[in-house]
Amino acid sequence: MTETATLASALSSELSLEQLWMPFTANRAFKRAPRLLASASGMYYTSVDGRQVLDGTAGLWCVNAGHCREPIVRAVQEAAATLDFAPGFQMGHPYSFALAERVVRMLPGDLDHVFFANSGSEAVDSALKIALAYFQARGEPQRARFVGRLRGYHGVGFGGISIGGIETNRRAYAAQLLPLVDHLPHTHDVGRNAFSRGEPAHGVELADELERIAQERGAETIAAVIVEPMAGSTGVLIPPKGYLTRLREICDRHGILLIFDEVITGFGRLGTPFAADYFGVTPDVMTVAKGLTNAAVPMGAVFVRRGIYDTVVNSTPSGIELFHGYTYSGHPLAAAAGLATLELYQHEGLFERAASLAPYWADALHSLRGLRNVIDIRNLGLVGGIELEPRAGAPGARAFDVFVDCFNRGALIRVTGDIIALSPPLIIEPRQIDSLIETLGHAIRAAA
Ligand code: PXG
Repeated sequence: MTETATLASALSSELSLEQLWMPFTANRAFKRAPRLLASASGMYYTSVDGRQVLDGTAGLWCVNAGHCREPIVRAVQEAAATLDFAPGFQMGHPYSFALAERVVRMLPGDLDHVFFANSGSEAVDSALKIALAYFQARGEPQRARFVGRLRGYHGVGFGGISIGGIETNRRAYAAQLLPLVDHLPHTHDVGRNAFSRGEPAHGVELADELERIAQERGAETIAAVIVEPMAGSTGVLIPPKGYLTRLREICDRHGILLIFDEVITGFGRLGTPFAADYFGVTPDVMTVAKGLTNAAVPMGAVFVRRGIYDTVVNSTPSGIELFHGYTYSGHPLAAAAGLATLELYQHEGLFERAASLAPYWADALHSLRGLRNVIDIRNLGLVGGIELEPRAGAPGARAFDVFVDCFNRGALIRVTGDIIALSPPLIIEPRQIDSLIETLGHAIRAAA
């Protein structure tokens, strides 16, 4: 064990759990039966009681290159000792410019400018503001509406929950959401698409709902449509064949910006740099976070097409062009982590690796078909979704039991409602895929 891991274990024996208000967690239940991780390396966490736990979720969809990778650790350590912080307003430093230059080389189409934030939620709110600023600059201030999608997750800022389509998140703050928002229907349809491999066959017509909203509201009032190319958090909802292409066509017809939220799909998750590459559909704006720095230091970003940056920046006679930014936009440690991460992805060919593992991954996932209570299995790139029949009167309970049982058996999975989501680091080996699926199979059988 490393010195730090020993420290974490020592701390945990006398740890008080009361003071911390945990995010998106059933605090009381967790504190009665905690699950604590002390250290991580490669494909594994080590729990505070010294057990190895195979990471089937890349943390929270973010540690794409595996844990505590040496080049990233070194880059962050060096930056911390060289430039701990530098102001980003009216000042700059080489780390953030270097990362911007490096990351835009990976982007499709003419997406070639980047605005830095510190999380996916901040990236999303920044993207919405950029969309409004763009239409202001074009002299079309009436274009102020946003269109999101049901079962979309775009983080927890007020912008993100307003355009997002998760009922519980919206209901809690319904009194103060953004006013000018419509939602497309979601594309999840177990009835027609159960056990699809890759993109499901049915549902392209659901994109036409955008045309209907444009007619109803007046297309000239809509600034942007924002969707996750593949919805992650709400349970791995894979877009039907042709759906994203059709959204792009409708946006083009009406001058509406298309925003892809690639916080989960960015940086190799589907076996391509971005979902935009996978689906061959280029958005006008893209939000990312998570895999940008391999989660070693928090960072989010918004990528925009050249014309958007030029329009906003050149429309202002002088002075500040965009009234938006964060103390930590482009933080030196995050930018250093990002540079090392992108280098590692390239050096190890991790996106290509994900693509070549995808068929093996799909076969392994679909081998669970036929287990009791499994009503759907879906896959794309190195993502898997397994949907369980809810227990009568207790939605989510069956999947949660599977989650706890998997953890006790040495595998970390993620559940949302009765859907199990899997998204391992892209360095996973076939034998580790086998072990993950075997553990999951045991846990599903046990959760009658
Ligand atoms: N957009 C998308 C598409 C996301 O998936 C965010 C924005 C917000 O990012 P931040 O960094 O502000 O959390 C996300 C976050 C899960 C899970 O279990 C998913 C996320 C976060 C936590 C858990 O599916 N996605």
